[in-house]
Amino acid sequence: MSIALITGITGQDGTHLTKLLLGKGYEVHGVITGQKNAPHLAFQTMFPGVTLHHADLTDLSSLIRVLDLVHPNEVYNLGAISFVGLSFLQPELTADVTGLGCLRLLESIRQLHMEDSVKFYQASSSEMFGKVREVPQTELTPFHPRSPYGVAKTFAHYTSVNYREAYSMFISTGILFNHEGEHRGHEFVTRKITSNIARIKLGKQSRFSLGDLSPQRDWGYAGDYVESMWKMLQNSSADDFVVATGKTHSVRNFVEAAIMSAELKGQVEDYVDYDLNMKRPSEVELLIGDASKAKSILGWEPTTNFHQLVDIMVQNDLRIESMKS
Ligand code: GDR
Repeated sequence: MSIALITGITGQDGTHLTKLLLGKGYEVHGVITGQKNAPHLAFQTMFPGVTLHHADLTDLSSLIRVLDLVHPNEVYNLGAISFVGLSFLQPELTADVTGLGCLRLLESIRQLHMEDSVKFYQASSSEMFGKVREVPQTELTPFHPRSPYGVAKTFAHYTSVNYREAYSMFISTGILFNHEGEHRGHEFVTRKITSNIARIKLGKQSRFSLGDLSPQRDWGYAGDYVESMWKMLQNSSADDFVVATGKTHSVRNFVEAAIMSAELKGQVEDYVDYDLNMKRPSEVELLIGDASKAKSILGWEPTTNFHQLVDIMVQNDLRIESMKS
């Protein structure tokens, strides 16, 4: 039986990936940080067969202990300070967890002499492209990150590539564009939109606030994207892959689609106020990925389009909000 170890297991991607790997018969282990809290307990209730271990990407010895205990065949490094907005407020912590955390994990594997037995997935990000140098972005597009998060992810990405080249380790990176769904955190713009639109539809409120409506993102469904992570580690060789839909939409388009999905009447301005506090010191204006390499080598393609994604999220939030008092 294959054994997988996932950092960031209780997050959106960890949840989707756990479901996928359990369905494939894996023994799944996860890293949780801090004391057991409500999200950890909720995760354990959802997946009682998964073993959770206390460790932290900022704590090398804890990573060595868990790797030595679990002896995984596959490690998925999904752990990160993943909210770009927060990275501007805590840049040093972001660099430590999101950047150096990847280095510590790879170094732990080396110190345990597991280089030949472990396949490693690094969650790289389209945020590394930042102020984009070409459209659409491919694996060869130069990086120009625009946030402490993007800078930290770029460090982790190049560290992964370097360890692959220097030590012949099986390390693949997935340069994932924005991916959303029913497990998305409420701090991210898509979930913020769908949960507020659901509350408006149910008469619980009439308006909500957002920052800049003009940035464009290549939004896909997280359930599709974790499949690409797994496929990368089943491929005969390690490599870097863009994972995207190839279509881009603005934040405004997302609000419009959510209004439509909830069958509300009116325009964006009928429901949305502008919140200056959400404006970022430097913004990523346009992302659109070219995933043809993932398609040709891994046979990976997205199955959920933009409007289906918005529908999944709005209908999920309508269900959740209608159960609350
Ligand atoms: P992003 O996702 O930064 O692209 O990173 P996010 O949903 O936070 O922002 C998307 C865009 O929407 C604009 N925006 C707002 N964002 C938030 N969160 N809240 C608002 O009220 C709001 N108003 C406008 C943002 O400025 C931005 O332009 C996500 C994360 O999942 C990363 O971890 C991941 O690596 C990348 O996607 C790919």
